This record gives sequence, structure tokens and C-alpha cells, in this order.
Amino acid sequence: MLTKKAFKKRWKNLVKEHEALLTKPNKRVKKGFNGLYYRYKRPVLTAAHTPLHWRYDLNYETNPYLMQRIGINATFNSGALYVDGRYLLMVRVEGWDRKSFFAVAESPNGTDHFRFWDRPVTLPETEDPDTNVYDMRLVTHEDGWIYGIFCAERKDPSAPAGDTSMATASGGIVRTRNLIDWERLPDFISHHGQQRNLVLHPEFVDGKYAFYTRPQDGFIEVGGGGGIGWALVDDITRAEAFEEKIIEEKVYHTIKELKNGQGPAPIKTTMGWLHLAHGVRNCAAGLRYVLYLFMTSLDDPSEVIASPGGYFMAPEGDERVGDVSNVLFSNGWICDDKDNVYIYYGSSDTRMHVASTTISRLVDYCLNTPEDGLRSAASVQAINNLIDKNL
Ligand code: BGC
Ligand code: BMA
Repeated sequence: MLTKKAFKKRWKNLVKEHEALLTKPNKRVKKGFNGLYYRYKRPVLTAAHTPLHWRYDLNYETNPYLMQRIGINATFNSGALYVDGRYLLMVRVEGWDRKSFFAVAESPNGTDHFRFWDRPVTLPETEDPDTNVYDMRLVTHEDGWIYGIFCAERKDPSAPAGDTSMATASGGIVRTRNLIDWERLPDFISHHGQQRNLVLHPEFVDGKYAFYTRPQDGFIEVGGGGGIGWALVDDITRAEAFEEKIIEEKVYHTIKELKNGQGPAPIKTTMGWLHLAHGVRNCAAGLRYVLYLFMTSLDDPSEVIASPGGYFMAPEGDERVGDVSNVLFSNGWICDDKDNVYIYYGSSDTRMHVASTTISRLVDYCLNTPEDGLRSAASVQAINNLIDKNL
């Protein structure tokens, strides 16, 4: 065991290293800029950013080796909210024990100096306790509440004895005024199977709460139909979708061939609602997750009015590797009061990044990127159209 002096010295070093990490400035990467968005040099959050007092017992008597008692494995897939000039992330934090939970991290500028609040979120449970919770979308609704919509995962009660992996995914709902005290509402009831990637639309539609859904036949497989759905709900304290209409389908031989899901809640622009989503395809190396955009109508947010073809962001460089490699996933973005957009995305279920852009760039991208023609010949045609304009 350490001497008291060595204990103190080791602690001082840990704090120093941690502080150095938390205060490192981040820079946009200008090299290779594609006109759409800037990536940043460093991830905004990693497991190492979590507070030392979540992981170490600081008492010499009970932890004479100054060992980590609790380990954090990853920080990823964060919801995001802009409140009074503060950039808040609702981070999916995963421990060494594979359980995810939520914790708020705050930055003064959106791109660096993210720091976790002192305690993770104490999320109330329903009578049917969640095994695992993840991917919270934060939405300030026009009803005045801040909602957190997340995936609540439980062991499938119909799993045969010995099957320790069959699970169910449902839409969990909490609400708060201060991001500290949370009220848990009953899980979203869907008559179309399991739900992952449930998202609340920020405004009432025809006087009702509107949800983007993602009905799926099984825990992983979306199965029949499939895509991003739309459901109206009378009472959010007993949210039940009697009808889910698919507004944004999965499509053969595209970036969303296997499944897709709404990312964060859409952003309202003068040209329509801007949506960020993820698309998944299956290949020999496993599932590949990329991010894409689309727009819906201001009059009817369930009507798609722009579908730029292909992906908007795909895993690059170090982002490609992690616990679940080849994954970019986003459930949070922030539009500040100057129309700057910060897209927060997790890479490979391991760490959090930011990309910055503006509303006008995103709208231009959506309205002027050719749609996916769905065949190789159509892709060549789209390139030839551009060449004809240019030459
Ligand atoms: C994991 C999620 C994943 C889901 C489907 C869950 O157990 O926690 O990250 O999206 O399985 O693969
Ligand atoms: C999904 C999500 C994410 C995750 C992804 C890849 O289904 O809900 O949490 O990033 O799988 O594992």
C-alpha cells in the first residue's frame, strides 16, 4: 500500500492530468473542408473526462492504493440543449459493467471545456425497472417542459430459459424544469412492436404531441415496413400511438438499407424543418452507421420535402474504431442565437465529437444535393449533369 505522502502525490498528479484534459482547447479542422461542416481536432468528451470523484475513493483508510473503484468505459450518443448561453450535453455514459446511464456535461462555447456536473442523473424508474437506458433526446416543448426521450431496454420476458440476450426496447419518457429533478412518465405504448429512436417534436401538431417513432419487429431487426414513423398522441402522461405512419422509409441499396432513425428533434428554419438522422447498412464487417439529413414541411412536419442523397457524415480516421466500430450516431444538436449549428455525434460507441456549421449551409445542402437515384446509372447521370454545368 502507498504511504500517505505517496497517496497525496498520486492524487495531485491525477487531478493535474484531469484538469489538463478538461481545459485543452479544441480547434476546427480547416484542411479538407467540404463546405458543409467543420470537424474538430479532438473529441469533446471521452471516458477520461468523467469526474475523478465518480471513480476513486479518496479516503486513504479505505483505498490505500488509490485504486479506481468504479470504471467508466465510454461517453457517447448525447442529447443536447442550449440554455442561456450554456451548451449542455446529456451524455450516454457507460461503465465497465456495460450499464449506461445519463449525465450532464456543460461547456461555455460548445466545442471545448466540457465538464460533467457533480452527479449523474438519478433517473426515476417505472414499476418495470429498466435494465439499461441510453440515447436520450432533449427537447424543450412548447408546453413549457424539457423532455428527455430515451431507449429503455429490458430482458425479454418471453426469452426461453438460457437465452440471456433476448431484449426489448421501448421509448422511455421523463420531464424536468431544471435538468436535476426528473419526473418519469409511463413508457410510450406502441402497437407496432418495439421502439428505439423515439423523438418528440418540439411543437404541438393539431393540438397533439407529435412523435417520430421507429417501429421494429424485434430488438435488432426492424423487419416489415420500417423507417422513421410519425404518431400523434393526446396525452403525454399516457402516451399511446394507435397509428404510426412511416414518413421516411428504409430503402434497398442505400445508406439506410437495413434501418434508419430520427436523430435529435428537428430544427425549425424558414424553409422547413431540418432533420438529422442515422442510416444503417449491413456488410461483412457488421453494421455501418452514417448520418444523413432531410427536411420536412412547416405546414406538415410529417411530409418530407427534401431528401439529399447519400450520407452527410460517415466515420473517418479514429472515429472508425471503438467498442462498436464503424458507427457515427447523433441524438443531439444545438442551434445557437447566431444560427450556428453544433452537431454532437458519438463515434463507434466510444466517444463524443462536435462538428460545426450553419443553418443556411444545411438548408442549401438539403435543397441542392441531388437525390439518390437508386441505381449506378442514375449516380453517373447526376455527375454528368454537374459536369455539363461546369464544362
Ligand atoms: C446497446 C445499444 C444498441 C442496441 C442494439 C443495446 O444493448 O446498448 O447500444 O444500439 O443494443 O444493438
Ligand atoms: C443503436 C443505438 C446506439 C448505438 C448503435 C450502435 O441501435 O441505439 O446507441 O450507437 O446502435 O451500437
